[in-house]
Amino acid sequence: MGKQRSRRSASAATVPVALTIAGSDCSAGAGIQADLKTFTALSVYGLTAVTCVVAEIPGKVSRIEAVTPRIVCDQIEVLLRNFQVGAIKTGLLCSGQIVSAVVKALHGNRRRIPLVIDPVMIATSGDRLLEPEAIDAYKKKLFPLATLITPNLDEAGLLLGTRIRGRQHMERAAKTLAKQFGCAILLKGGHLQRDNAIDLFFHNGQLKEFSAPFVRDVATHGTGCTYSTAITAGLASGLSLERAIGRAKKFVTKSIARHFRWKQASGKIDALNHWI
Ligand code: PXL
Repeated sequence: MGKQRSRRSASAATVPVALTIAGSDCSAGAGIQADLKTFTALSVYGLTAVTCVVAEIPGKVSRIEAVTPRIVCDQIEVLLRNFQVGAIKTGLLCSGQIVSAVVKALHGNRRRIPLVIDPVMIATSGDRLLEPEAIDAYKKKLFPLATLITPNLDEAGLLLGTRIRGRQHMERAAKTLAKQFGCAILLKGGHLQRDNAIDLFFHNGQLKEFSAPFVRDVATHGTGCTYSTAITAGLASGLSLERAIGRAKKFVTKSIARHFRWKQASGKIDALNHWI
């Protein structure tokens, strides 16, 4: 018994810890629910700071309510004071005020703890998730603190004020964003809908491609959350950025391929399978 207890506490002392700052998706395919499932699947202890609550099912957002910026800031500060956080990610931040609260709470971090920013703006369903004014706060205040930003093509297009079509254009966009914000960029090309889901990683002047077969006919609600969280789990576990992305790409591809599906009179509901 005594032996067992000491083994248990030794593992608690060494388990990697990571923090997600994100919204709640009541259908649990995206947001902090997807993040916690991903952290657990990758043997990381996940902490959460909730930014907003979304009433939704995959494909249809009914309502979003933000929590107060003050409680966002307090959640982050109390966690950073009391846990040895190995990596942080941000997901849906909802408003410019919440972006500012996150920046305030991370003040003093200055890239000491790796920070992955998934700039969630629009749901896969097309529903707008982020107030347009918040984009400016991201650019001016939060991106300069990032280790890695993981936009999809729509988000990169909104950030650059252009539509990104094709591989050449993706390369240019990744390089421009990396230069603009002084950090690594993972530009996710899944939305190009080719045979392969190709992502471009631009870091320290080098471009690398991550590719996996495109899984068709699955509603992919939550893939962006799962991907960026799997990268964050890798960083908290001591992997390099490149190895963390390579492992995360495999994890998210498997979670789509092995999805759950519920069929009912009103249609089907798909959900990623994080049990891998
Ligand atoms: O997948 C984007 C996303 C992120 N975070 C929350 C969401 C969604 C999509 O609906 O609800 C909380």
